[in-house]
Amino acid sequence: MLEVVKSSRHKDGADDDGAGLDPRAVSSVWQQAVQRAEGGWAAVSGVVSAVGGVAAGELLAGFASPSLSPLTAVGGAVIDAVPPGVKDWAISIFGTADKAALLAGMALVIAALAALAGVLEYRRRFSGVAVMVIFGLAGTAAVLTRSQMTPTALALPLLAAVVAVVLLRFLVGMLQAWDEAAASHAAAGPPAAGETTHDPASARSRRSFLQSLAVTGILSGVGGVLAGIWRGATSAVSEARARTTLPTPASPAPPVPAAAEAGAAGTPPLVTPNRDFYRIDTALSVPAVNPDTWVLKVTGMVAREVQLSFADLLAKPLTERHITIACVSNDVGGDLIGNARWLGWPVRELLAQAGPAPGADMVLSRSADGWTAGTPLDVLTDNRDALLAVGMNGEPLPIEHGFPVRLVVPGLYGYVSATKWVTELKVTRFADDAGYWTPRGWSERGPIKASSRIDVPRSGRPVSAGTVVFAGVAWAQHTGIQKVELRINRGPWREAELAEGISLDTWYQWKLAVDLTPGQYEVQVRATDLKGQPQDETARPPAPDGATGFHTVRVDVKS
Ligand SMILES: Nc1nc2c(c(=O)[nH]1)N[C@H]1C(S)=C(S)[C@@H](COP(=O)(O)O)O[C@H]1N2
Ligand SMILES: [Mo]
Repeated sequence: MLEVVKSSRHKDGADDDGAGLDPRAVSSVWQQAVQRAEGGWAAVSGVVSAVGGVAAGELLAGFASPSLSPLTAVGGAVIDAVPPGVKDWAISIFGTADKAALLAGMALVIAALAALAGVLEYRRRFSGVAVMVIFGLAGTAAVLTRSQMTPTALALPLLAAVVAVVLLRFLVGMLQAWDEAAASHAAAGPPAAGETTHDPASARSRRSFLQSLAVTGILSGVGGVLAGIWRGATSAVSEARARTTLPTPASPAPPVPAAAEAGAAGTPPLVTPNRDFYRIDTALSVPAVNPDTWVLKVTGMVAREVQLSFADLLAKPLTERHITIACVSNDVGGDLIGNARWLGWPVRELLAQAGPAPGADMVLSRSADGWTAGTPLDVLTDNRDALLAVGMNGEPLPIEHGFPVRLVVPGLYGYVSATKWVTELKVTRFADDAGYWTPRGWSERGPIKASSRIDVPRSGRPVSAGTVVFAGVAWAQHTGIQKVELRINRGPWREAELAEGISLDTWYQWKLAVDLTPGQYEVQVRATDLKGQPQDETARPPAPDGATGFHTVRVDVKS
């Protein structure tokens, strides 16, 4: 299409048959005026495209994880790259607004380059596209220098560039169509003095371009504003989290006994680090809950409604415990389970203040994003350590894991108990209310099923003949594990060495050394809880109330 435009522009009235005084001169002045105006529109198109691209990247980052923002990565790389003298100068000028100044500076540079890209693209197809692509690559290079580098983080700046390129091609294409129409009109002769131009084709394409520009501009602007709001909210919450100091527990977690480590190489750590802890929720973007305005309300069938602020909660005598939580979607042998040291206030204390009414049998906990879980009232009021948790492994809860406050209930799957970003506890009845997953085909009640997992050797990995160490974990939260057994090729069950539990509410490590000659083996594990109940051997999928069956690995023993 550009070729057509160019040839009509460069025809320059050559086939003009001479209406007016000096048709060639007037025609070329007229065309220059049009081209100058369109150069301006090309620059605007470039800026709008870049805003659209950056907004798309930031919004996607917002949805995926707060740490993925391409702008943050570029800003971080810029901060690292500038010499200390410049940094000191910036801080002396802008003070604590230095981050805002940096972002404003980045916005100006991006806008200038984007305007240039628009003009270039208008003059020569793909030259502006090249500028946008180089920009995307620079963003990816910036991410490479960051510690949060992940494939998604690397892809986001490129994705932003792709969006910008598509918008730029679209807008410049429309602009050139206008240009083409105007040029062919101008070739037909300039308007006489006092005469208004009347060129339906040119007016039409002008209108289409301006409409496209307006729509794209509004969408990009709205995207940019949303991304900005989200960014402001999450960075405010990250800062609030960084400022939070957790009180020392009134009831500290008993120290992890040395004998809780089975001591086999290659098994996951007994206490799961926060960054490796599985994350499951329905939140498209992580809720940004400001602890300064957070309140928890206890409502429903209670003698008195209670409200609790974050400061109130931190002032309570807190309990710290190791608790292993698990997802109902965890397949047999899966990794949607983790063990952390949680700090919080026992939920039963809060419920006691509210005074549940007779007849109530459920607590519907609600998250800031509307998600709900229905937990049996008796589980929250018995003597187990069901916590309104504020700390995870010695830190404030990570934002993804429910900052500022979540529930952690020993013995129940997360979907009926572990509400993150919790804002309300409604005391109610199973007959009257249901948690988020219950109408979606999952059971009303979700006690964790006893299960066990083989972590080493990994299924399908060759091992050498001789002594082979099998090891893994077993759990039956709030009941505890009595024994773990292994069987090879469906032979007799052999009892494994069971490490000491941290508590009944955590998983237990186990190991067993077996002498194996070369060959293929099928190895299965079985746990028995402290009530003497062996785990369910029937193979069942996670829905509707948790998978069962024996974790089975195939081991290839080489000579
Ligand atoms: N607000 C909210 N809380 C939630 C969920 C959710 O979707 N939204 N999912 C639950 C489920 S199904 C599980 S298994 C646990 C997982 O907690 P984690 O992500 O900290 O491991 O959170 C629970 N709490
Ligand atoms: Mo879950």
